[in-house]
Amino acid sequence: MLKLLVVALLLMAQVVHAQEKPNPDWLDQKYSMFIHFGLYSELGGVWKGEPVVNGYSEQIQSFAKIPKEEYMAVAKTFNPVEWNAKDIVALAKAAGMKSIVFTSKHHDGFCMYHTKYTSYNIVDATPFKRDVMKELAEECQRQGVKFAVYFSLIDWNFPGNRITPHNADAVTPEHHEFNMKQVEEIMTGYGPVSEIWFDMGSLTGEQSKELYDLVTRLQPQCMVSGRLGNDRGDFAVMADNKIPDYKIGTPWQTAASFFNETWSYRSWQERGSVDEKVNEKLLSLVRVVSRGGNYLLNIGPRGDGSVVEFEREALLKMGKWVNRYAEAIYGTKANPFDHAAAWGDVTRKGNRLYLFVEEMPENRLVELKGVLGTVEGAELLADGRKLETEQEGQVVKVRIPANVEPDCGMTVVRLRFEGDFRTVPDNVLRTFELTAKNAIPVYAYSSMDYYSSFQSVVGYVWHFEKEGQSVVPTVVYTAGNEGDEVCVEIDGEMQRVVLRGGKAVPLSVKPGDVKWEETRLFGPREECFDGESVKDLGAGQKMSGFKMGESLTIPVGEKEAVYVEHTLTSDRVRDILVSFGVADGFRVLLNGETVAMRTYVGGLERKPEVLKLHLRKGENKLLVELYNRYGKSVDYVIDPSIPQEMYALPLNPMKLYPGTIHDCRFGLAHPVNKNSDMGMRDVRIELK
Ligand code: H79
Repeated sequence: MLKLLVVALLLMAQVVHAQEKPNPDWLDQKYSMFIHFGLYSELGGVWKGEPVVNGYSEQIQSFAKIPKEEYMAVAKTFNPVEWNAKDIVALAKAAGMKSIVFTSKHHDGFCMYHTKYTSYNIVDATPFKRDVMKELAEECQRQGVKFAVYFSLIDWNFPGNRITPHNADAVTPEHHEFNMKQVEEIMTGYGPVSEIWFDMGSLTGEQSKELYDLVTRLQPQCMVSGRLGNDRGDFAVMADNKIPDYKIGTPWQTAASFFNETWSYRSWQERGSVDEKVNEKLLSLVRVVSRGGNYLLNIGPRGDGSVVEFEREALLKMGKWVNRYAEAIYGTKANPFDHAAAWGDVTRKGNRLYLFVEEMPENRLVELKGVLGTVEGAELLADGRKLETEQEGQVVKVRIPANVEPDCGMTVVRLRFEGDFRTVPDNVLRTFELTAKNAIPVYAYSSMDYYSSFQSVVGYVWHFEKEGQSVVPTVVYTAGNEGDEVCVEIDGEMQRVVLRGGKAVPLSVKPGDVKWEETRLFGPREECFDGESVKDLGAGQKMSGFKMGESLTIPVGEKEAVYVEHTLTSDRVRDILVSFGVADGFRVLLNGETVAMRTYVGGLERKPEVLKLHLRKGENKLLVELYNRYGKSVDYVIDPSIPQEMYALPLNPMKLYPGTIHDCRFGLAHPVNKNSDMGMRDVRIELK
């Protein structure tokens, strides 16, 4: 009995552990404060009396080429007597921000907390001698705001390190060890840390994993930023100030600065109108929240620790607005429709939709298409004033009276439904073959490092029309996905299956139907693995010693790519299956269109990719990109003589909702991380 109890408790502990991330509080916070405060704040974007106009002001050491000793000497006068953690936390609260991310250490290596691993820190190297980060952490606890830290993975002060403007250098083993020790120090000495914002550098897969595991062991709920690299983060971070124009299906964030030119204080910044800035930033907040993300808006206090009045005023104004519309922001889910509306953005909570009207339609009718449910009513969220609604089939219209003025550029409407409601896309599939081509992709953001980041796909969603009470799905897959466990969810019911066995489905292709003609090699050349189109490959060279089906080792440098181009001709339009060996980054383009793009640096098992190539009649160009992070060579292998068959695996029958419109979701059952591409472009689901 006792044994059973112990087993049960252990199992429960595992379940609890499995649920630590994503941290639901993090997902609900929506709006947070970033603080860039460090030695650079003391300089305020000015060196030797001259404004430094290049680069961000927190990187003034790099952009003004300040000699190390001279930069270090700034610490002697860094005395932020106006620093007031209580006031800053209160400001964040008044602004509606639920957490604060503070720069524990930026690229200059100067630590804004009392570290025992270098004396280059605010307590030991300045006249101020106070651990400002500790003060902030404690004040956050006191006022109920989550505390979080920014931590630069590069450090210009670390012995032996150099400064490069791109900030994406590799991290030496000694420096990595130093980072590990400092992260441990932060994760154990500053109370609960809700997120750790690793930034820049270009780590090995192993280094990223070690840091991730360290943080997660010490604070299982602490969310790790995707800038850790190698797809190891718990949430993806867009490039500085970038808002994706697509919805992301995994936790993500946009970090934004008040002015695109700098994050830290810049004394000579032209700030313009507060009200325009408020409108601009509120619009960004709404965009991010409606796409399911977290908006992290930055302030850059002065060297004396005071908050810039412009930023304080803007945050307080934004806070008033956010409080007025809190219901439409906090705890909401992303826009449930597949596309943004022309007039603005949408969020959802339970059976309510919140409409943020940014561009008022001329007829003042705000229209939603693809709604399954009955509207109960609508009102202005600002004052509860009732609004007229019309509903016809799946189309809902809300009339905004002419005398309603936008509030900071937006009109916010609450739309209530009777009971539950669902959304359908404008386009419901009338086919029983669900493929990558007709799916709505679930996007994520895969990132090796800042410069090698791209939109990845981690799931598919389909809406289809079907009569009847149940359906039998069959998963059809290629040999490349053998052994992967996938989940298929239909109308809310889920099934998991390991792709193995099944009935062979031959493709109609015989030897000789497709002729492989020329093979040329381009590169190696320095590249970012970011999905940009491939430009100016030049003439390339013949691949000597290359044979189909045999591996050829090609020497390459760090962060270099090689491209192999095959010219092949097909007797007609047809599909063929080809197997490819992979590299750190692997991309295949057929006639200029990307058919696969994945990285293997985040722990994905390296096995050959089998891709279905949809050839056109006549000549086709197949371009394979192999990207190298830290190795000295890549192995090129391509094999078109694999069995030309796919495998059809029937699942158990599944119940359908009453009605004729249904949905199906598909993805990996155990993705190794949240942002790596799932690599399932050729999988399809057939419904019977
Ligand atoms: O802390 C802030 C930046 O200092 C840091 N991340 C944010 C949160 C950062 N370090 N490097 N980068 C971001 C990469 C940015 C590179 C560029 Fe640029 C931005 C290239 C062009 C615009 C930096 C600024 C180099 C030139 C201007």
